[in-house]
Amino acid sequence: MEYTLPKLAYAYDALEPYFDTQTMEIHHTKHHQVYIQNLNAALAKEPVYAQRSLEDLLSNIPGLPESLQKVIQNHGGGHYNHTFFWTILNPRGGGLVGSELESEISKTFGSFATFQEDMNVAAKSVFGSGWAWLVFDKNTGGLRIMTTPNQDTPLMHHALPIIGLDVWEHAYYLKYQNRRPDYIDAWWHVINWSAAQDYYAVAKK
Ligand code: MN3
Repeated sequence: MEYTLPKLAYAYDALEPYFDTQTMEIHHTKHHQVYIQNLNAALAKEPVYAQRSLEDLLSNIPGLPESLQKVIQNHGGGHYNHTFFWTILNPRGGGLVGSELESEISKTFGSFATFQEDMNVAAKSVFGSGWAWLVFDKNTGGLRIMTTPNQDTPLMHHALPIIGLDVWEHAYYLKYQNRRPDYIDAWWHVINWSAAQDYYAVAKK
């Protein structure tokens, strides 16, 4: 089975003025597409591994043949991270108030405002390209914030993503240039918290 580019649930201009149309279109049709092409090309040569789910492969990178490890980490991770990212965006934002996730965030971080500050610090702190995440940590059974370099996924760290922010320059440079903090601020307006709550409910099972 070949991986294909997932359709977005909203138009490329739907997240304006926070995420601009041109960035959304290039990010989805060019950047994400390249990860998929490279992932498919590598798995075409390893039919046994192609039958396993991407989540399984990404959770077990050290157990893969050496020829697959880097490509799964970078391009498999790129496909997984972007597929996830599109789903936690929503032009209307919202969906947090009154959710189980909201109370778990308050319990873990003290308040939503503290959580937001901690996420902002994490997203700003990524040196070069990478991601900031709120994850469900499978070891502790609780929430935590983490960052990953490049296209590394939380799955590599026994964690499941609840929300995540792509802080590669390709995600914001056209609109925000070097102003990553402005891009991070904009992201809070377009988070699909209903989707995040769904991820949380599945993760804690
Ligand atoms: Mn990206």
